[in-house]
Amino acid sequence: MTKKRALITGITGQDGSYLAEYLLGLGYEVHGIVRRVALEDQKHRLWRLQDVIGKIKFHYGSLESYPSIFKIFQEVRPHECYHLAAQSFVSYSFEDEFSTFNSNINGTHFVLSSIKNACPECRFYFAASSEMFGKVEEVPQKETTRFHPRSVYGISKVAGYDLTRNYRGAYNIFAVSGILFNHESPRRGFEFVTRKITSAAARIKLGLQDKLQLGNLEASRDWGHSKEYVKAMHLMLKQNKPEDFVIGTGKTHTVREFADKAFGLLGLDYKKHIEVDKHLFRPSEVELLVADPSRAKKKLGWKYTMTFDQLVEDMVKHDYDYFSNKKGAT
Ligand code: G4F
Repeated sequence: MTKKRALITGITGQDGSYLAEYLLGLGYEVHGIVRRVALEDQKHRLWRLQDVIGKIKFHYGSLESYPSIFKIFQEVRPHECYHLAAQSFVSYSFEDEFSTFNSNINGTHFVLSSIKNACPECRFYFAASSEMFGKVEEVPQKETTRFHPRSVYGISKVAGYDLTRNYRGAYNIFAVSGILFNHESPRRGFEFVTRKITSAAARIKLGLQDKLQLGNLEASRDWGHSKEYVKAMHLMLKQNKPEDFVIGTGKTHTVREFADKAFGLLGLDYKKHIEVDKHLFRPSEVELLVADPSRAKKKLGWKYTMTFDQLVEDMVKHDYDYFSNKKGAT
């Protein structure tokens, strides 16, 4: 029997790497689109995939070029496509609105159009975001909550969500959006607040740094573990009918609470080490996000099983070990 083929954009990122591992475990043939530079600098760019690298089929491509994407779809003819690649750092979208807008919207459009023209049977998953809810119009947020994005990043995700819905309606493509709330892990990039906190707490404990500058400590997020969220992506493509789903834990915590917990695990008092830097505040902030994941539970059978404390522990423990080894090596 031929194996199911999955093609992942953004395979080198946090979610892409967990998803690749998960799909390989299910017996899929996993393909990933990467920039040429990633294969030339595997140590720095492919570290998240280190355990499975030999099992993945990589394809050079740029999401800025329709012909390069189309060619890959024609060649691979995937059964499932997970479009995770994006400029995903919200702060950066304030610094460079134009590149965020272009790469996020065009990238999604090129992938959808390639599916339509090369392999219309392919099922498509779009990584939408709770950032689309922005200045939230109801609490908690669910599939029917109106969007009110507060960043170009959020606006680009609303556009991707609308494109996905349009391809579903106009061309009968099995195309769905997962509206994922913040999801973290030891594989999170260091620019995101959770990893910034856990890495700094570990480094402070080890005497490698003393202070940590943060922005808005009162922002509240629904933080879950990426490893569990990628399973929901797969479940969405296994439904009989293409539908969009909200994925989150249903619980929210402030950045301050996250810092308190992370520093506390290492016997540190965050108040002694954190400095608030006004430059790290965003021009327009998303103050509160909290999901109502009940539809995903009911229809997908997806249920989040970890606690907030377990997530913070996983990240702190990893970062403490990681920086202990680095310290030992120097
Ligand atoms: O960790 P963050 O940068 O994540 P943010 O902006 O919520 O976006 C993440 O989650 C979205 C899902 O809702 C994704 F779509 C998106 O791609 C990304 O993965 O910031 C979280 C909160 C913000 O309110 C921010 O203002 O933390 C606040 N914060 C306070 N100090 C900080 C800092 N954020 C960062 N990155 N760095 C700080 O020093």
